[in-house]
Amino acid sequence: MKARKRGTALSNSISSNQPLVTHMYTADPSAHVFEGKLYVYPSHDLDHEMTSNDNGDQYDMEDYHVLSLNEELTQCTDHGEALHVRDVPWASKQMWAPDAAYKNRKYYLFFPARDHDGIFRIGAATSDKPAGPFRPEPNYIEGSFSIDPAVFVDDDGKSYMLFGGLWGGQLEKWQTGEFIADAEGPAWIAPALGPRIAELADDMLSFREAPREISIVDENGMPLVAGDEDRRYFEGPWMHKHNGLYYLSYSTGTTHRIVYATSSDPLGPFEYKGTILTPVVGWTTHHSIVSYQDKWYLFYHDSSLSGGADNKRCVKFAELFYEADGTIRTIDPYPE
Ligand code: FUB
Repeated sequence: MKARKRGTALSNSISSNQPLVTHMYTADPSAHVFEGKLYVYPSHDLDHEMTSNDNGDQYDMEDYHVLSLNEELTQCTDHGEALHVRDVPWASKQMWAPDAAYKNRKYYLFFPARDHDGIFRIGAATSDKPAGPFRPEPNYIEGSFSIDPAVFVDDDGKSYMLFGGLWGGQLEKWQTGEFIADAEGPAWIAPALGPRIAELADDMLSFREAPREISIVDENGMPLVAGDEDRRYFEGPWMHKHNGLYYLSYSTGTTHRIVYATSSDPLGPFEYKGTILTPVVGWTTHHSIVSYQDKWYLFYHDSSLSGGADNKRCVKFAELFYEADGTIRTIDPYPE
């Protein structure tokens, strides 16, 4: 499998629940509509033979490619390499799940990577075009840590970055506000760790405030506990708004679901609601939700293209439906 360098774009025929591209492995899709077109910002998995471990060493990605879909969502284009780790001064390896945003007449690519001390941080890169190439900032965002940035731009113009992931994503190690290399997660009956959220400054390159933790509670207002692996936060946060309500969706990691919680405030607390996507082939599950031409779509990945290798994934999409009460209908990634 050979990914394209920058140059001629490569196009592929697509349909729902099928890989967007098959000439390279892709994962962690963040979908956005820019300039009226649906763009996808995925991780680019390498075709390496790696043994899986809980630290995520098998996810040793080096660069990003931007994908775009045609109006009918029947064709996907790979625009080639948009950013490479060798061009990011502060980063050493593992270019994990990215996201993108538009503001100040610029496109921003946000991405996690390990710094030269092996600590995950989150950086930004800019471009005047949605498909890049992106020019990285010399340093990571001050005060950022862990993985999986997702930037939500609210109707009032405020932009928030959500982030954080357990295990290889190192979120447990930041419980005191400092990086403690051997810190463990909370006891099973203690409140689970939540994703972090910080408002971005107008320049989109710095936090306006120190990141705070989002609380996810059950139907009685009690925080979900760390042992509640079917519902507690693990990684891959995404925020969107539907009918004035904020939806926080995420991966439960060890139980392999995409689930969601809702709130009237982007800072929470969020009340757990249910499952959006049942487990996929492969260990990780990661998604985004986007509205395009009056329909809603879930972008997700699985490992079907590689026959199940955790670190060789492929991005897919499916239409997403709301029930009349605002709940989301559960999606089966492998419909009959
Ligand atoms: O792709 C590397 C990591 O796997 C992501 O950061 C996680 O969300 C999981 O999908």
